Amino acid sequence: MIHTQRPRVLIVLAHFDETRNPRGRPDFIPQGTGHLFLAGAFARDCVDIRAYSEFHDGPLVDETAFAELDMLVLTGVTAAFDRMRHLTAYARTKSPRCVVVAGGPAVRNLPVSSAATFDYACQGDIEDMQAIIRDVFGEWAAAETILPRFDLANWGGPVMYVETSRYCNFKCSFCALTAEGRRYQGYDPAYIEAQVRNAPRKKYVLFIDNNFYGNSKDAFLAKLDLIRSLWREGLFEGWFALVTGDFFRDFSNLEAVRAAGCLGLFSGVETLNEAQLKRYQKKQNLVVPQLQAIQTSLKAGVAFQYGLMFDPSSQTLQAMHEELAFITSESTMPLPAFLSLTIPLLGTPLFDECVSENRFLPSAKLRDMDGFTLMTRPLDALDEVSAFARRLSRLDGQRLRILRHCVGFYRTYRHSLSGRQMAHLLANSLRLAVPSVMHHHRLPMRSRNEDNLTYVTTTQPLGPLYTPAFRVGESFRSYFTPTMITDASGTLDETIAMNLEARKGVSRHAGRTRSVANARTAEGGQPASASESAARAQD
Ligand code: B12
Ligand code: SF4
Repeated sequence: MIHTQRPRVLIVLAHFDETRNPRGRPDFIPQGTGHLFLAGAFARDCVDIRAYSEFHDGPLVDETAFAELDMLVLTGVTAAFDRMRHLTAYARTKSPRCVVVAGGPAVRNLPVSSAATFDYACQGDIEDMQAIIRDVFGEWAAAETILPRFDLANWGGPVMYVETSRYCNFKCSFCALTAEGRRYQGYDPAYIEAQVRNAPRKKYVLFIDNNFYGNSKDAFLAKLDLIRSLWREGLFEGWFALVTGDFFRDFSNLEAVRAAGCLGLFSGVETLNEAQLKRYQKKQNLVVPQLQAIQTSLKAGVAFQYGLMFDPSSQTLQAMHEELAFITSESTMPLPAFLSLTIPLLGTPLFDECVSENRFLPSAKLRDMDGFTLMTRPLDALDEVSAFARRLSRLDGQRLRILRHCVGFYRTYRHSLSGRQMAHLLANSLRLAVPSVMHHHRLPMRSRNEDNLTYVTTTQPLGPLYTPAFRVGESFRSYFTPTMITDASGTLDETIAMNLEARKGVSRHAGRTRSVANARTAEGGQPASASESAARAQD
């Protein structure tokens, strides 16, 4: 057959910015790569693909982007589910026959709502995309091997993103991966190498695995052999990776990564409080005292970055302030790369705990599961805790302490860290102290909407994205109502409960759930069948 018109495909990493910043965050590291991996499932040059990251470039509200689409593919974090629904409404309004495919954590945890909304509500991994492409367009439109399409991203910045594994072998009680229950999988070295060689040349590689260290020392060392040889070949100047706490049990791991070109590691410290770590089931952070792990890494010449989490429903304000005061006065550890509230993400043990202890606030919304908005009843007064949350992400009000910390940190590690490592860590501290200077007014953008935020899910305004950016079909209006976690009395929403119940029955490796008839008939439209779409794509 001769193709007269190539199918038009739009792939979107759907995202709600917690501060309602409308411009995206192109300078932020890490960027999400799901949309680029999904683009890699299509055969090159046979399909007209646009890959768009709302995190990088801001909300996609341009009406023309949704016109004459054959397929819309959606990915994103759990909180982005409503945004996926908005984009679906836009595509179906402008391109009534467009096939909508969605996957990722939100779809996995909301199988019923997803099946009712999308044509393909995928439970599986990116490889499922190949089967859907074959189904909708035909064999010719699917790539044989998926390599991320960074050429479609046109990103600036010095970092290329590579994945060496998928999922995690730990089960922290708050983690989305614990809810999803997939097995940790290391990639074949040949696939890792192909990702590096295929990506546009950048100074640094960031391995964005959840757990770069993994559960097999042999596989880890083999991976390092490969990375060392690629580094020596001059493909990049150095690399960074995300490791779990058990990595620091063996000092030789630090020597091994350094010898392979590693400049820095990120690890989820979460808290320095042992009782809190136990509550989170974060056992791997208890095998080596955390402060010691941090100091050993920095002394060994490997920069260390970490995130901190605070859970006002199990920690008092005093305890949280004390932890922050300790960290900002401890010059042997860097300041955190990010700070957030602990999120009871859908389907996690923490979520179940919050439901059974009636901890969710009234009128809690899925959209607010962003680590920025308070979702659960705090131990202290709500207004005091919301003020804490407001200041948290930038350590507002601590400028002097931060600057003093920078001086102390510099003195402690000026001999073990290189100039570039030191600059990188101090820049992070300064970002917390003086964000507007560090980001040239670009990041984090303080939007006008941000001043209206309450930081409490019950009253947090939904933001402008819940009003359609252009006229959508009457039957799609409901796509702009927020997905609720609790009702006004704080009781778990029935639809959420039904989804989470159904999720237990969805076989983990069942692959996609076809839902064409459900979704489209509910909207009163006609499903665009696989053969119809293929017929349009081919002549
Ligand atoms: C880059 C990144 C971000 C980016 C972009 C995330 C995005 N996708 O939109 C930013 C900076 C925005 C971000 C923010 C946050 N993140 Co983040 N982030 C990551 C990171 C490091 C990489 C994501 C990625 O690109 N992976 C590569 C792609 C290919 O895989 P994937 O997205 O995991 O998708 C897999 C499946 O879900 C599935 N899939 C996904 N979509 C689709 C679609 C289809 C059609 C199909 C078939 C399959 C499919 O296929 C993939 C496996 O093959 C991951 C850790 C990790 N290594 O995955 C954490 C991770 C996704 N983030 C996480 C968290 C907790 C957060 C925050 C809540 C942190 C916080 N406390 O502030 C915030 C959310 C803020 C908000 N406003 O909602 C969690 C999970 C979050 C969740 N489920 O909601 C993760 C898994 C880290 C962890 N282990 O805890 N994050
Ligand atoms: S170690 Fe990290 S990725 Fe693994 S379960 Fe815990 S939080 Fe999730």
